[in-house]
Amino acid sequence: MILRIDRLLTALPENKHPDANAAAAVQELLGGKYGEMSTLMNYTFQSFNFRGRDQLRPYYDLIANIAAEEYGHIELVSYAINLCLTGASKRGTDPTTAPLEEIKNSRNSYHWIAAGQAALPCDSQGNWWNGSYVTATGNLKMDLLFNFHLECGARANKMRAYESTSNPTARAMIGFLLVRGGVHIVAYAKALEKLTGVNVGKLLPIPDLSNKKFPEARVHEEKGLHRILYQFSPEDYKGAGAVWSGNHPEDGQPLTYQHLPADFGAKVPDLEPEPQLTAPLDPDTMKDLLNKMK
Ligand code: MN3
Repeated sequence: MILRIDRLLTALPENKHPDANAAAAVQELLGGKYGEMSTLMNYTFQSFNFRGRDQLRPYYDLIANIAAEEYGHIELVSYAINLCLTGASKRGTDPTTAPLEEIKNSRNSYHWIAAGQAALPCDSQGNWWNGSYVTATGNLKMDLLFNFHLECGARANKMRAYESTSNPTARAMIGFLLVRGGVHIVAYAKALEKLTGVNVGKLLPIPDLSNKKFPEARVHEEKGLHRILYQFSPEDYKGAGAVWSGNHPEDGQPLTYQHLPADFGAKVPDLEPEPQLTAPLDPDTMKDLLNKMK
């Protein structure tokens, strides 16, 4: 089971310049083939379906523990999308002013037709996420190899989404996830190495571009976040530390497995209402309700 903490993994700047097309590009990192929904569901199913768990405990613990972190990644990407969409159409309660006229030129119309200017489980083209993105073959070597490839594909997409926008909210989210996704790449490389003896870390980085080129990733690497695997449970999944050990393949520094500090991350942003979409309610209905709740 999962325990939930009402905090965001990292602080995101709240945009002064709403950017519906940046939100559309960032959707790839949420509901695309290589997006965070795919990593979450891959590792979740692989952990549920793991045979021989007690004999291969460190590998099970690694996959199950990373699955838990991925929940926080879908949350972080969703908030980046939501902050880019906040204020992206004209606020007001008079439909005759066509408050959505400008946002209709944005690339993903589901953001304001199917949602209240908010994230959806789809990719950058509006294709819905689907279960065929999940690979859980039951063979540990094949699944770990797939996970390594999935994280490298996710890294490529993050870099391209970063290059598509100078939006500070999108870039802050991508910088943090380049570092944390980088931890997962190294974790699966280490798992394959310990299973087979092949030096998978020698392949890195994939793609051939260092995280150090991205200022929003560099700030987190300077704090050592690329060398820490967090234990997402008070007591369980201890065995992951047997895989996440040794040195980082890129900078040679030691890897550590530790609990997520209680004050990790940031307060979850409060998303402002968008009255032209009656999200969350018509303003008068909301005012009446708040008075009644006092
Ligand atoms: Mn991730």
